[in-house]
Amino acid sequence: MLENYLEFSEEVLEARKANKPVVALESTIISHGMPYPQNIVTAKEVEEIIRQNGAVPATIAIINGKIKIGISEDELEFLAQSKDIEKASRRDLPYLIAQGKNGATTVAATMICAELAGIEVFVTGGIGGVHREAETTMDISADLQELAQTNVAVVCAGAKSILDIGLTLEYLETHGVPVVGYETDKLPAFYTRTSPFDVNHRVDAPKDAASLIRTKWELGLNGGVVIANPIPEGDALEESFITNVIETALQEAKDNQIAGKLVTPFLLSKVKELTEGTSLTANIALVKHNAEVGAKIAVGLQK
Ligand code: PSU
Ligand code: MN
Repeated sequence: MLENYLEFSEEVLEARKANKPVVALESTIISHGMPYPQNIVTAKEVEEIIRQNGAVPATIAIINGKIKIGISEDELEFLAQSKDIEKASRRDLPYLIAQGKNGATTVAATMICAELAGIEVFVTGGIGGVHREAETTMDISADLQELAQTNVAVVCAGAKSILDIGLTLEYLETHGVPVVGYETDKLPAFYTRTSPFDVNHRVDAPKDAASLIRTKWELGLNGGVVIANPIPEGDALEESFITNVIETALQEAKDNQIAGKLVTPFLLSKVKELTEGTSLTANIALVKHNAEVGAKIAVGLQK
């Protein structure tokens, strides 16, 4: 039985009873995306921002083989401090759950768990995508395939330029995933408010994002929606600076023959190291901004 796999926090259970909107949050960003203690501080602040904007947060992770929909303070501390927690994507879920293990869920895995729990909106920083030189490495994030098939809207700050943003958009187009700019015509590139690429469509209010999402699913068009919300103006990094840093990080990944699921965490930590923390400050700011927008969209969907 499906229910045997899921464990809801008290707060999320109450929200479901009261028909309050719930917003999913991933845990890879906590365990692999940010260092301690900034990861736990940010995770708590993000949850609080979601509450302040009228929704209930559900941080998702695999703990002792259970799919946690909403986690306790102790579990959050464990995810934030543990050095060897598995990064769990779609392919890892059956093993980790069957073996009673722990896992920090990626965008793909969090979408799967959110859908199982009936949660329609998920807030994160950036999605995975088609990596540069994917034509030889075939490194395409499982996040994209999940967006193709799983009915969860993902609020993010676009895709990092560690990826090939153009190919990522092509992949999403092939799979019919709308990439919607929130108050923007350009696809944001995580640390910067723009990239050379246009979004497919633009909305300027949470209710418009909500009605697009609802319409997609009512039409039976399965799969996710990307809501691309640019980093706040004052927190964006200078484009040429971050481009140089990313080129260096990519070269180091190549020199060290990093492959598979280690690629993204390697690049993220290199970028952080090379920017001496300014990228981390930007990352925290954009996730908080996404939390605010995501909560408002979840409220809009509930109406
Ligand atoms: N991009 C970021 N920050 C992140 C990730 C991606 O800017 O923390 C994480 C997310 O959990 C995403 C995962 O789902 O990395 C993608 O990994 P991969 O490229 O191995 O699919
Ligand atoms: Mn990959």
